[in-house]
Amino acid sequence: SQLKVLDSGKRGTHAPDSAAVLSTKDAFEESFVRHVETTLARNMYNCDSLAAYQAASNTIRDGLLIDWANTQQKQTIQDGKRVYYLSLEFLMGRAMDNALINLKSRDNTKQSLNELGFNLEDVIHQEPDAALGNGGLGRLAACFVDSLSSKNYSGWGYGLNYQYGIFKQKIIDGYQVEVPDYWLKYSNPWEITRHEIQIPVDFYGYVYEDHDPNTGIAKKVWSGGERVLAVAVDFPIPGYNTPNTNNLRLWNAKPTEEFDFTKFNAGDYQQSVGAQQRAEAITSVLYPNDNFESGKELRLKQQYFWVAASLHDIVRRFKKQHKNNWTKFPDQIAIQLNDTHPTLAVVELQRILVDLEGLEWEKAWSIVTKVFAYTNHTVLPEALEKWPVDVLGRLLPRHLEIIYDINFFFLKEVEKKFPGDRDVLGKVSIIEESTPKQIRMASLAIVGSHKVNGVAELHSELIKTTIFKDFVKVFGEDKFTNVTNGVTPRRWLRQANPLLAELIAEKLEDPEYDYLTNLGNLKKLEKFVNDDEFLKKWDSIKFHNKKRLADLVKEETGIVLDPTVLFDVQVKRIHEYKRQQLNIFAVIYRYLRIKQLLAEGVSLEEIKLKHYIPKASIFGGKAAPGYYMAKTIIHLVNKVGDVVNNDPAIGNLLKVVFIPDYNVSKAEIITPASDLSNHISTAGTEASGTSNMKFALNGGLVIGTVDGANVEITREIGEENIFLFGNLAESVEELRHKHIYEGVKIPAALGEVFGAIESGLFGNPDEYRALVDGIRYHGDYYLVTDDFDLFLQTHVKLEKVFGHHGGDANDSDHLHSWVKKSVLSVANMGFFSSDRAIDEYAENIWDIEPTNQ
Ligand code: F58
Repeated sequence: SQLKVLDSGKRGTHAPDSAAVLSTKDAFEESFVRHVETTLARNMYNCDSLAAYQAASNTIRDGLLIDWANTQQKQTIQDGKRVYYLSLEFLMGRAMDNALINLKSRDNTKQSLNELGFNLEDVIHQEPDAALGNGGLGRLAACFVDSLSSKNYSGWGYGLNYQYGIFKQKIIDGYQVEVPDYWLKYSNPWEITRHEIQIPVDFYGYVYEDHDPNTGIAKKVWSGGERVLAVAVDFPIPGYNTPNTNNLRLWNAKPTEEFDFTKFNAGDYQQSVGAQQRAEAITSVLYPNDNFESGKELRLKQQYFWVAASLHDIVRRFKKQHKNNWTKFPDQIAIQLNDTHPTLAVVELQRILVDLEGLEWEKAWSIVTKVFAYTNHTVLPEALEKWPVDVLGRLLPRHLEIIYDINFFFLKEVEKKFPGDRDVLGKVSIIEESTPKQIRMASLAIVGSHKVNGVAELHSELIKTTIFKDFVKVFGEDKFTNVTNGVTPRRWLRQANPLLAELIAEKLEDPEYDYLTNLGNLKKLEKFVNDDEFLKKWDSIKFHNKKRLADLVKEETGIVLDPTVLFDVQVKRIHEYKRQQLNIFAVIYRYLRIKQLLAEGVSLEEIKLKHYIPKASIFGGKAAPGYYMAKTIIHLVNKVGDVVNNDPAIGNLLKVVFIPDYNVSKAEIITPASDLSNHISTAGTEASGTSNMKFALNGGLVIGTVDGANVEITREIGEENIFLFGNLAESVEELRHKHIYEGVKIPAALGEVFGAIESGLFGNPDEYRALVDGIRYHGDYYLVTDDFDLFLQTHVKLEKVFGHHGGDANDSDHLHSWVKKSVLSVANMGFFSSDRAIDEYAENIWDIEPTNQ
């Protein structure tokens, strides 16, 4: 009934939506010119591509905001349950192209811009990436908000609006150099600052006991010592082919107006504002670690600042609708913790309910545990978050008390279940009795949540048998579940690979591209797998995408790639467990063998036919600034490239490229251009991986270990369409043990590679000492020696399948072996849409349904 009131009310029966602003060329052009003249205060005669980007995005944003407002109103009236996705990282990339695709306004906008004298692609390139994340975890959050909107859920993201995103990577003399990413240099048209939403967040201070004047009951009061304001900044998230437009709310830290009068009165004006100036530091920079926790106090401050602001916002909204009807809280609200970073939210909600709202402990706790659920993204011990008790207690004294109370009540239950079992108590305790004592954030997240999930089947099984096995004893199996990751096909197929998306739409007789929200429809591609014309078209699109990547590589590195060779790609964060070192060692081996054959008088042509097909090894990815070993790997790749690429005897038989500053917008060019991509982590270490899904969805074949989502990809696309190799997760422990007790055996081929490195072929061997010695003398923790020969053998096998087609689309061997596998992969990748993942979270964890549109 309220809906009716709305419809006949101020909005009128024909509420405008984005379509009205964007669907006609006249409307677009009018708005564009208006923004040039008013918003930008320029004129059409001095409007360059950057100004055109700003005017165009303001126009698109106007359209989005209408959908956004309508959506929020509709969701408020329907009053259904909403999910809040709490993530310290949202690796969004560019917004404009994505908005145009989701609003189905790309063609119109392209034409309009043409008429105004601009080229859409040039305009799109003006936008800086919103790089507010490190890697997979941050990009997953970005895919998930896209799916929440596209599948008509009511779901908001909450995060931080870092002024500096992940650093930009330069390669100088083969070394990584970090440069700050000041992405907000030109104001950001996609963000709407909500100056009216300012939430005070307190730190430090002390706790005292007070008595309720009415009941006389004692209660704890926290008097904070430092106050910072959280200002809301909103990013509308358009859904694909639906007006549903959710919100991503990121917080900015700002000083309060209060300042230190004692200092001021003592004549120290500078000092009196100093503390306030530091407020902004909280949201100034993203911590650049991937799968590693640094344990810095500022990081903890970021976490509490974000969590406190988000929860107060959520509670305020709830109270507006439902007053103090707290039992309804879990029916209205689900909160997903993206890793342990937001775990303080569990404590903060308990504090709000008990200290501020006066609920009894148990009642409050039963609400808290119904609301939260926790996603684990790693089993690596160095990435598991812990905070020293004294650090947390100084910053958040009341929260520390509450953590102790949570632990006390929890351990009491455990004690009941396992009487006298000190061992179990010690293992599941939220407090680690080490020196210094530490708070185990994963334990707190598990205790405070009703569900815990891993991100791929293998990973979800592993957490139950390793890091969380004692919690399975306490809570039972049912609390632990799996939701395999996914990627959004809007950005990772339609946007990144428009030609392939178009061919698919044509074959599926789906001119509206509805398959982008029903990715299972890809299955219908299977029936064309024997159609030569189709296979040729498919292959020519790959060739086109490879030329596009070759252009990027030329521009970025000066290296010229022949697009007819095998493009063998490994792009992801640089980490020992991801094993870029395994890949570059194999490349070195290949180079040595080619040189040897040439020395024996074998011609290049003969080598191509009998031994090695021509290929380009393409690397990319950032190393955490403090991660020496990762930086060493980057250096080695670049130095190998210098030697190989400048060796005139090799021709196009081998090239080695390191693409600097790998990011989302570069991934959009790299992913569709790969023939083969590497997902070769030590078994059991990569929780899921998501780029493996993107590559397979774009028709690139995968070489991979039996790890993370590779396992499910294999099940979906068939083992004949993927190149799996290597030791299994269940053997890892034993192999590591063997390395330590029997020594590491270096396979002959790897020994040659080490010999070449140590001979100085790639510059001063001391530079690579840690890398080589880590394998030879320090236990080879990531099992490079165990998988090296298997990796080489798998290459021999797959290169036979790729054939020697040399870009000739008429090569029928290549067409009928490799290209068929490519088609069959894509046809069976429907499962890996983030829409499916979000549906599973909605049904099994959040208990929410899509809204009515
Ligand atoms: C990644 N984790 C996993 N963490 O490594 C990857 O297997 C998985 O596919 C992906 O999450 C999504 O589930 C990851 O990216 C981080 O970057 C954290 C950033 C903050 C510090 C701790 C690591």
